[in-house]
Amino acid sequence: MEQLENFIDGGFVACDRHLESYNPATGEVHLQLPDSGEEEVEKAVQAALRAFKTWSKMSPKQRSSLLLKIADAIEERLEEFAEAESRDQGKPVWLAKKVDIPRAVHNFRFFGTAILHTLDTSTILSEVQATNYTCRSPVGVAGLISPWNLPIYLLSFKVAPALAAGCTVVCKPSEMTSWTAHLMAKVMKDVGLPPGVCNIVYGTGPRAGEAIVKHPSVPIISFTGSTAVGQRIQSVSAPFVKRLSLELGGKNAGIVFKDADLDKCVSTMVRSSFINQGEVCLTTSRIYVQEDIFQNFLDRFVKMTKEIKVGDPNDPDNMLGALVSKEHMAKVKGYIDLARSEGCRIVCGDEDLNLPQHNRNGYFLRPTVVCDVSDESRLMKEEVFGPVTCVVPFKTEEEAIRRANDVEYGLCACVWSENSGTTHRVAQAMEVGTVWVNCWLVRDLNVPFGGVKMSGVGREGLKDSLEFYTEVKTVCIKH
Ligand code: TXE
Repeated sequence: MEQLENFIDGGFVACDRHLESYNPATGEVHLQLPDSGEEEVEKAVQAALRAFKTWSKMSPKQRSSLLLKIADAIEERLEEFAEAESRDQGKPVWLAKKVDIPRAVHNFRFFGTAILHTLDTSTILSEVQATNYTCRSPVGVAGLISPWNLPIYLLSFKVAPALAAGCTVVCKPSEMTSWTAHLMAKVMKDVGLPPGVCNIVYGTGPRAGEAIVKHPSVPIISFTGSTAVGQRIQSVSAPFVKRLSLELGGKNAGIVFKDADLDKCVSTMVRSSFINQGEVCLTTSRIYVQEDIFQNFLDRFVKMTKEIKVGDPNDPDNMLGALVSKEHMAKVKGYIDLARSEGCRIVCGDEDLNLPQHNRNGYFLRPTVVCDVSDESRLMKEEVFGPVTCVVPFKTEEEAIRRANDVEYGLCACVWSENSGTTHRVAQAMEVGTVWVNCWLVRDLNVPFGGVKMSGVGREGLKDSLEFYTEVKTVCIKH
């Protein structure tokens, strides 16, 4: 059994309280991690404060070379990271190899390179015979709290820009998926990242997470997770007036017009609905299809969904692995039961899984397609965060926009039409942070990413992240 230790001040530090973590594909305990509290967080924050004195004064070139070394080292250990991520989170190994780990490498390489070219200075000549110039400096010790669905992908999307900007960090990964954070710590130690620049404290949200959020010497928090916890972080951090970036839940719509290219649309919408077991904040879980092509779309969507293989994450033929936990699988099953009790049509997903013996205690669910569901149903309002998608018809563009916007979330949407007028009008009308047109999850770290409404506050991406982790100062010199 793997035993994780907190990574504080460049060393691995034991903790006298422990949590257990499960392999979701077998239901077996495979990892012990610290159940850290205020004492461990205090040590991590003090280490980060000490390190900040030198790290924040380093040249971008010096910080860049270390970030690029981290990227290279993770890339060299891609197999080890991918297998750990799969065993910890339940996702297929092939997916971790193809997406999660390469994106973690990219996060460090992108921000490690970008800071060499992002010379953010500006001078404004004022009409009152004065010269104003602005300069940026790192905010300080950043608290980075990350979720269980894309563990190292999303943790590195916080760590890389924070370190690039000159902050030092105290990280808390999800207690359900802490393994790859530990591997990242080992890489950081191997490449010679100075002690205290990056600290990782493992544990639960209410104990370790909240200790970070409440710490007076942590002026900035970047969080990805549920809306409920995002709200908790806002209230707990309020007395300290902290800078917050909150990337929260989503209930994302896909809108398919009758002139959509269905060959591209159907396969993309299947991937968008079910990849990573539907445990992605950007998952499309509501698909509105113009009534003229509704049955044609549904037949093709269901046929492709039924062909999806579900099972052992080590089997490359399986598109879906296990859901992250028994509790989460029960939560998702609850929505399928709700669909049944509301008289919705469960078009596919009910079939039994013939799992290998060693996966019989794992948390597996078939991808489920639901039709004839009311717009007012919880299925159409709440984030299921599992392989369950609703497909419903609409008549007009105005109706589709109104219904797609009629949720409390606003993370992303995708629009399918070959008519550019339609796609631009609908994109402008969607109340979300990102709209994909005739595609999904095409991501460029140069552009801002984040949600509106109950999907969060703030944006992540090149300019947005570097501005988030730095303060700007104006200096005015009278002539
Ligand atoms: O999120 P949580 P989880 C949504 C999705 C999912 C739900 C729960 O609906 O079902 O969130 O997932 C830490 N103070 N998304 O459990 O509970 C916690 O330890 C400080 C969408 O991952 O929000 C973990 O490290 N920290 C999301 C992190 O917060 C606290 C991706 C996330 O935990 C805390 C993941 C507290 N009081 C889940 N309580 C997306 N938008 O990508 C918990 N934590």
